[in-house]
Amino acid sequence: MLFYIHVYLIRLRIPVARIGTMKQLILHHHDPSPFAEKIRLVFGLKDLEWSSVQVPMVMPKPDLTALTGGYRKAPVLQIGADVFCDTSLIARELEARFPAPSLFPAGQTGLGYALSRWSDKAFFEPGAGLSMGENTDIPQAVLDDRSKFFNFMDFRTMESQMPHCYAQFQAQCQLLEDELNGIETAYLTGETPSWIDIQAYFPVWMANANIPRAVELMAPFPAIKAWSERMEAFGRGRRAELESRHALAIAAVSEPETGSGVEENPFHDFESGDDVVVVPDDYGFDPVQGRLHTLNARKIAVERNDTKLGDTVVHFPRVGYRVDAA
Ligand SMILES: N[C@@H](CCC(=O)N[C@@H](CS)C(=O)NCC(=O)O)C(=O)O
Repeated sequence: MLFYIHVYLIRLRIPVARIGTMKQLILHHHDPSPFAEKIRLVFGLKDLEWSSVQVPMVMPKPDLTALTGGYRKAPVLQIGADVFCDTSLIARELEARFPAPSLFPAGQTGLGYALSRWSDKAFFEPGAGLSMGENTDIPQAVLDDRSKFFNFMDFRTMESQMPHCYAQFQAQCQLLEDELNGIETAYLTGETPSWIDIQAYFPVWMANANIPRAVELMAPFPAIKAWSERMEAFGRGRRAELESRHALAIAAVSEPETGSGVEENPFHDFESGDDVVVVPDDYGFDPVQGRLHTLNARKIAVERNDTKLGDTVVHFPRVGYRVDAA
């Protein structure tokens, strides 16, 4: 195996010294991605050092899917040969590895993770509709890719849906504005920012970055404006750029960490090592096949073996992901 890794590194012309520490945090993302902004905010909140690999905004994404086994969404966090998919699992992993300062200064971890079904859907989706429907300069390749990917939008009737998207986005902003007006602290759960703030903020960030009429859209919400300025102030951690081939080389020379196994449960009959397929249950149904490594109510992980990358483990949250026998 080691022989092949060396051949691979030589083929990529990567001196081993440039590979850096195998435990570095590598975020595969693209800068305009609002979901990736959640994780960049976590890096800021925890003041972490991280490496940024830019992935294409549309398929194909050969380096990313080689690493994940098929999952194509942004962002993905790589630590050595472990690959973490989906922002809620990435947040959980970063919180476990770097507990201070906490993403949950007031506790409320269950509420915090539960909220992703609010902001990733009810708040994000009308914002994504406005980003897609109100920008006239989106490249055709992005429109074609997203019209297949975002199954919650009908790209053929986009124009007529804009009033509803504005109404829904503002209705969600109103909930947040009311919440901010009802508290006396700088952030939603206290004087320091939390995952709950990040969940609530990322659609606002998306609106400001991508929706042409953002100023008018956000005008009725002064409390959100003041809180957004505080959210911007803690930065995005310490970032360095990395080429994706270097990230793949790091996976190739790393061993995945061992997981926690398959928990017995009367509602499934999976065992460790079963050949399974993992797929998101909302949109972007790209399957990842592998041998089951971890399964419990928080997490799913599968082991994969790739001729170039060797052994990797790809991790998903349990919420929102299906596991089926392959
Ligand atoms: N549930 C996922 C959703 C991620 C997601 O939908 N990301 C968008 C980018 S903001 C995406 O992947 N878009 C298509 C792409 O970038 O290829 C998560 O929390 O990470």
